[in-house]
Amino acid sequence: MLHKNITAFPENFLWGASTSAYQVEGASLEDGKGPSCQDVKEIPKGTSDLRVCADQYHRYKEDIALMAEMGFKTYRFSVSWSRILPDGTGAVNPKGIAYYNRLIDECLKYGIEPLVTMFHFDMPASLDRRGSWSNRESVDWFVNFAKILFENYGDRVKYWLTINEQNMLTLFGPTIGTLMIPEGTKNVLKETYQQNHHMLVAQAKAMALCHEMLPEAKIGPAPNISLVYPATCKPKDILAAQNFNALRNWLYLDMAVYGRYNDLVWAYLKEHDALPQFAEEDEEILKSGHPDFIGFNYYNSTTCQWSDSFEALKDSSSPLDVAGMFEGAKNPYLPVTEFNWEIDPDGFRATIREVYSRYHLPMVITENGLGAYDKLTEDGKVHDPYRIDFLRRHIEQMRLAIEDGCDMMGYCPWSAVDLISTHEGMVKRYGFIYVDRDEFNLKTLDRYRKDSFYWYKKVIASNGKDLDNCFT
Ligand code: BGP
Repeated sequence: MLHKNITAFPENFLWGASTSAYQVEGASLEDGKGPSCQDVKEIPKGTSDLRVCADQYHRYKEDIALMAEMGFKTYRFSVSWSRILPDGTGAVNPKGIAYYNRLIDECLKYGIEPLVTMFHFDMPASLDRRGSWSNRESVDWFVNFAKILFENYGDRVKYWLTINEQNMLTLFGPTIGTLMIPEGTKNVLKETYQQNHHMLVAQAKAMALCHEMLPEAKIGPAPNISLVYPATCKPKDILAAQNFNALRNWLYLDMAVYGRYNDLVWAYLKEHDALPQFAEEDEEILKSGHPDFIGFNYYNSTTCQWSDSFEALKDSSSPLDVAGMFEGAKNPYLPVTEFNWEIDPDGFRATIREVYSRYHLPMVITENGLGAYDKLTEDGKVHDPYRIDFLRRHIEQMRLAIEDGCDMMGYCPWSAVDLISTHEGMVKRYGFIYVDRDEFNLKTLDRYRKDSFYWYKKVIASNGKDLDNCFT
């Protein structure tokens, strides 16, 4: 749809950016914090460990001041479960509670709304030893953690996100360093979707608890949603795209919003003897947790084609290939980043439109961004026109999606400040704020404003009207 008149972004639109605890904080075992699965996992070869990261634990004041200088209305960060509860359950760590009190208060000092993710890829290591999400008790562990967060921060935090990218955890868990499959498991698919089921139940309970304890607060899920395209207009490719969309996207949102399993996913799990086991109360619990909004991460679209037999991909370990469902395909129309991620701003608009037409809830973009090898110049500058271009084109499409009738409440690109990438280390930078360290050399850890910092400041000041790159 073409629009002649483009209206402004809504008033009170939440402009900001995101980070996650295990990637930005550092202080990984300081002040009583217990290890998380990220602290004990095997670090991908050639990349930094997660002991210091961007050292936000010690430098949060400087970081928040820089965010305030950019004009942030919100900052999306996650709480480290094992900083609050070193063993995941049991004794609370008062220094952990105090840290997030300081962080939240620092945000509020500048009028920045905290948007708090409760779980971002960092299961306490001691809970992993107790079976992680495979253990039915994980539902209670998570709800207990949620209750502690609501009790301690609910007087100031109005926006909550439950589980970051539960769909990526389920589809790519081992790559991210999470989702432990107990040794000796025979049907890995069944075990994976049982874990997924426990997360869905835990999420529903946490949402219901939030509404009960904090009637003024708003809570939503934060999956990674990207529309799956068929590789061609062959009808069989359309079926494949529907399969992948169901498995990648709609399973998570259908459950969060409507409290029921997506039919295609259910049929797929049944076919593979992988249906999750329901506890007696699950059906009711799943129906009881209504999100107030949908948060989702978008980096790129996905393309797939028909998969012809159960056998063809027997040896494939890629989650982009699911025999009898779909096979991943390359989209010839899209350029890629330095890290080979496809760039698709139109797909962003298409995804927003699709999510809105299915669920009709306000949406906040919880991640979107470009990872690149940024360079600090001798005079302390970082010229990142590629990032400005990427973000500008995505914001333009988001604005068009609003014009199309979609209800957008905020935009939080990844990431506020440079941090450690999930599996590509420190060299893959996403931030508006440059952090002076290398992969293995911690250097000064000083902060520098990138060109995109000044550009985003201008975008926010104009409430998204002025998207021009002032550096060209
Ligand atoms: C998302 C995660 C983030 C972040 C981002 C970028 O999936 O929620 O934690 O890492 O992707 O990915 P990467 O670091 O692999 O480039």
